[in-house]
Amino acid sequence: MKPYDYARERYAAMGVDTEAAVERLAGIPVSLHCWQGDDVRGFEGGDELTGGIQSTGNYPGRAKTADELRSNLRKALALIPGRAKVNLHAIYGDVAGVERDAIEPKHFAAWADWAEENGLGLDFNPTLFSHAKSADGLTLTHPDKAIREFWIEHCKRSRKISEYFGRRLGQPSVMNLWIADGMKDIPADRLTPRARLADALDDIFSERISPEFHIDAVESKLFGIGLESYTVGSHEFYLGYAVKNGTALCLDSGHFHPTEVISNKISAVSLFVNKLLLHVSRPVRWDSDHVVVLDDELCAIAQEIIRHGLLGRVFIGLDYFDGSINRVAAWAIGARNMRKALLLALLEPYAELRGAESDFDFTKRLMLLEELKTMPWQAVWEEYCERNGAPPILASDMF
Ligand code: RNT
Ligand code: ZN
Repeated sequence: MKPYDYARERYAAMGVDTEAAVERLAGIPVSLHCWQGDDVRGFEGGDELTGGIQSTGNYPGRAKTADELRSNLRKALALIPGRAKVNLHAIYGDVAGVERDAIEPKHFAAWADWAEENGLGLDFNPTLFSHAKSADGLTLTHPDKAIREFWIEHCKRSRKISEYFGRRLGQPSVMNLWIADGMKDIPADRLTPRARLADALDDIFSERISPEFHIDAVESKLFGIGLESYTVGSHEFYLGYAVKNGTALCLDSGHFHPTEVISNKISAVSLFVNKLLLHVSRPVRWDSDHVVVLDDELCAIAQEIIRHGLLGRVFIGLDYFDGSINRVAAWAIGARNMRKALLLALLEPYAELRGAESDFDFTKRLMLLEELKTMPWQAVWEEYCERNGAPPILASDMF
């Protein structure tokens, strides 16, 4: 008997349809962040990464051109079974010598062509770091109006590029807005920068763009390196902003206190915010953006999406940057883990679990959850990989 046939029977006995799980999994888009491929450097010509984020490691092979990055992305995507999007930052266009307040869709046409040829969706991000005008640690919240306006213009133009991607590819591009703005030491005035941020966002989002093509998301953070005492765009700030203004909210798994998990926030936020973007990452002691591994939190994130039927409202993106290992492998390992976690969630007998819970049969709930851990899901994963043209098991010579 084929391992998959055995697994299918075992799961069927539990009331789980592996065929349905495999089919659903293939259709769930996971957005691959381009910036893992070059340690968040981009193609403007500069080489500095600022904004309180850091990629460490000197593994050879950091992409230096857009063509190189695309070809490495293709290598990684060939190892990741299922529907994919690629997530770009504004610094990744054909933008050498182009100021950020002058970017246009034409600077990103090569990416749109490439995505179209490869059947991929695209997502987008304005880049408000690694720039002379972000050197004070403040961008949209800078006291100098001219600097605020420069960044507002950059974000408005970024929305146009995102919309262009959506139109070209026939699916919405999610544009995530993250700024590092904050202070190293104890601020005197925590309110004014936040008020400025709210005003700047209102201005940026003032032009309505159809959600068929473009979706705005905002991302909070606890702190960045060198900005430890105060972050303007805190969780409360953006949660409030998203609820009030109907934008999507981005939850990054590395952006909360070490004992907080985003898996426990998804259900709560889903009651008040229509759309969520996830930046799935792996914090190690701080927001260190390690490659996503198949740990309890990753499984819990996938469970929350699948159990509550949130697939249409939660966009899944990855966000980490490790320069110490093969970068193609970093993409493939992390993205495959995301999909493995989704598969595990799709293979749960959720109605039964919920039934046990509402009957106060906590013995059964615990028993089922523990038995699920050693079910033969790996055989289902291999079958899924084979059907979707990816290797069931990675090997070093694939990178
Ligand atoms: C930084 C945020 C942000 C970036 C990317 C490059 O802490 O997580 O999402 O990682 O935009
Ligand atoms: Zn993030």
